[in-house]
Amino acid sequence: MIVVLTGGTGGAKLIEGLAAEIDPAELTIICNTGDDAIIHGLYVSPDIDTITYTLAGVVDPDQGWGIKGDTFNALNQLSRVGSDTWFNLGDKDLATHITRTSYLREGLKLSEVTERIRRAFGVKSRILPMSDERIETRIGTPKGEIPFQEFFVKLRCAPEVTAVHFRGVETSQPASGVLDAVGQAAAIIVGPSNPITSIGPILAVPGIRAALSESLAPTVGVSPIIGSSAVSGPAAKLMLARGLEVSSYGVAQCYADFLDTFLIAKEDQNLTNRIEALNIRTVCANIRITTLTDKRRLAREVLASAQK
Ligand code: FO1
Repeated sequence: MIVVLTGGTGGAKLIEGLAAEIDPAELTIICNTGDDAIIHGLYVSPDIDTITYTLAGVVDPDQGWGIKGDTFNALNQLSRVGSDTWFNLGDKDLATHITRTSYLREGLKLSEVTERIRRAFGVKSRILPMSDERIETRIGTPKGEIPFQEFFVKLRCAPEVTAVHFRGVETSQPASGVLDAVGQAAAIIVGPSNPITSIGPILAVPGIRAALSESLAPTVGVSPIIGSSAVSGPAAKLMLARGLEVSSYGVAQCYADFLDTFLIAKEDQNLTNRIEALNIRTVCANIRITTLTDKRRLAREVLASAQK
């Protein structure tokens, strides 16, 4: 079993490549849920859905989230009756959130709901939320603290970031299956996801970081940064807010206690000595991934690194 820690869009690209290279049933994916939000009374779990839709082959390829070819009739009508519609929920996507919300109201855990939904989509890989409890990523700005989706989608990452914290994480527990998956993994992969708001919340759930450090399985990460910019999203801004150097070295520092090997961009070869000084073997690779061929090539490099 190969375990992958991931956020949404960045990690999904590598996971698509992995699922094409090995039997997808061999993959257990541990997803960030700090981005989850209640929208129109519905429980939306963007990273879990992005991974589910990607593995089901239905993700919108241009956005990297949502369902391809989706329509927005319900959203337009919500706007017409006076709802705030800054968060774009397609008609088909809404079916997922309605189903998840109903199951949660019936008393199912988020991990049980996620299992049912991924099976309904025909996804063979296991998808686990990091925790069954509600953990909310909150972004501190000069005007006060806001939920992650408000920062990311409504305000398009424009506000200055003064702090990032994960409300509820201190008293949370890993979802059922998470620690067993890490303990039994043949290899652990940390996706090219934002280290602060995608992988950060997973590592902050009490017990997960310790399980990763204790695991004897090879642990391989892929950097989400090339030079001093994120491949996508607000990682650079959030790393600065945490006082981290915006580079693959800064990301490596976040994982130094458990990572064995780190794949960084060929352009960043000059960082190799500094990263290796953290006791992390460094492999320079082409980590820009757009086409399925790129995703499969990177997946093969990651899998090969896990065998050395
Ligand atoms: N991202 C956007 O930039 N704008 C949106 O309106 C938006 C809606 C949305 C709806 C469902 C979903 O699963 C994801 C959605 N995303 C949207 C992406 C989401 O904000 C990000 O993937 C993450 O939370 C960051 O990992």
